[in-house]
Amino acid sequence: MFRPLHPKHVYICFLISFAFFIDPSSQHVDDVKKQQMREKVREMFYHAYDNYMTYAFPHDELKPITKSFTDSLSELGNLKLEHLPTDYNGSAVTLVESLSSLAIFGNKTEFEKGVLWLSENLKFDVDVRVNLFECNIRLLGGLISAHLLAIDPTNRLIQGSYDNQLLRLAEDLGKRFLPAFETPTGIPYAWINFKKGVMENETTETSTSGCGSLILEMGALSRLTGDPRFESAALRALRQLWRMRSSLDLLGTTLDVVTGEWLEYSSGIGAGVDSFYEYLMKAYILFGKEDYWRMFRSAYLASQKYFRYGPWYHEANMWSGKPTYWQLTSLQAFWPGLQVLVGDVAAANSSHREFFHAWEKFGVIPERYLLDHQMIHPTERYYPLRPELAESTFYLYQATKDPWYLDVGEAMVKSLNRYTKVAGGFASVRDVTTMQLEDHQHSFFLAETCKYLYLLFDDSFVAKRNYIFTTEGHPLQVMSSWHDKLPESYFSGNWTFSKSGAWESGASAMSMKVCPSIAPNSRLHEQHRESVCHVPDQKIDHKCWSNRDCGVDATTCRQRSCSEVGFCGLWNPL
Ligand code: DMJ
Repeated sequence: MFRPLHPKHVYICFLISFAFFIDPSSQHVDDVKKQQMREKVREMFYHAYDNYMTYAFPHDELKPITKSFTDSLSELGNLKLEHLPTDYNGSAVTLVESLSSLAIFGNKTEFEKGVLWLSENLKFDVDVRVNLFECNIRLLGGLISAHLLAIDPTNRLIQGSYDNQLLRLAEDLGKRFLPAFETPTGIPYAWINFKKGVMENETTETSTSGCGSLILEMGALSRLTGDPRFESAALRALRQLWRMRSSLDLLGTTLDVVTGEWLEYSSGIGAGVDSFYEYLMKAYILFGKEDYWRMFRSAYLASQKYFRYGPWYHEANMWSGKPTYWQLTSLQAFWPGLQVLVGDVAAANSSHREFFHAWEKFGVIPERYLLDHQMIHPTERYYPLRPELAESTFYLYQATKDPWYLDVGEAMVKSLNRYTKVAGGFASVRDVTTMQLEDHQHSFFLAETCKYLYLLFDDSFVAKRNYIFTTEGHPLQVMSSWHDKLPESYFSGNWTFSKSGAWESGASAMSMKVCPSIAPNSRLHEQHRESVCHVPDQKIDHKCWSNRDCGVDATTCRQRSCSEVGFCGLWNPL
């Protein structure tokens, strides 16, 4: 007699039959590809690094076409070579930014050499005006991350003695940041002079990301030095910024640090705002304060509600929530990576596909593409070797182990070598329609682009360790001693989701707070993943009396509403 199978048995049968479909040779092919690609990326990094060390060091960044340098971290970057002050040799920012990558590549000799040089030569007592945000993510983040890597005994990066020199440099730098925070709002000036503090008649305009993404580096500095001033200053600014949000939980893009007024009301997830979201989430992971999670959750839900349109994100007015600009920008491509950390893998996957589609169409990703006009922004046709798409690809591969992401990485490596490699390093693309180059190799190419591509193909450095990456790609180890209180949802997994094979349930620590959604997967079968934005309907059968009984949809993150006949659903048009 035929007896229907219990659903559990069907599931087991499915797994068994699925096992038969897995071709063991395909795993081998992936492993071989990973090894080859890892070596290609390593070559890319050293081509960029060696040329920097030969032609630009100790200045800030390499000009790979003319094999010269630019001190781009300070406003001096805008000056012509002959107008540069003769007593300033830059901040060696590309070297500082390369240290964590050198550690990941296992190059102990070069790491140690770099640490020694910096401890003897890097000085911040110089009369230059610098951008606070850039110095924070590149210099402070680079120094702190390298310090943590240097003192981690498992790395054995330093053979000689290490006496916290990098931390002392970081502390000196951090102290030079503090005068910027002396404003009526506590929100820091965007620019500061290393030697003189805030300059007279300094601009009072800053961006949301500029003043709202300092907490990881400054918080870490306080934890390491025991001096609470850095973390307090960054946190005070962040809280004030959050207080300035609209009733829709949206923030603008630029504001005045003295009056606390918004200057630009339109905002989205890209330029001027991006790392603000990233740092709320990552600060929660690093410091374990529920407060960060609460802010992030509200901000994230609002972003899904007001910016998201299918896989794309447009900008919206912070007061009305009405769409303003319909643009796909290169900087937005970090967002799917952040969504992986949140556990919203389905949404991450669909947006990532759009960004990669843009990459495939143009060979690299243009800075700004006008979605409503279906054309590249006339003045923003460039691609300055940005890392964001590689970053998201790395996170998505970690979360899904879908080999399709390896193909994406391979395509990116090919394009970078084909279009941007020159004898003196890697050059930015001035115009993606002609692939005309520009004489600039940004330090984030070494800190992020090469690092994320390498980690995509070889994650052994992050495997079995808890790291979070700063917005500039510098790893900071997550330590329970830094958690004031472990969040309820903490589990001792890897925050980078390094997995060695089988799927694990619960894509991220955030997942314990939320309910499942489905993540489509191109090569593998569909898997249940978790979505941070999902708020379940009041009743399990989705019946309702009013909108209040309905939650937030797991896949689209849109608020559900109650239909005329009493069922929760996505009844409201987008
Ligand atoms: C990097 O300096 C950082 O990732 C920053 O947050 C914004 N983007 C650049 C690289 O594109």
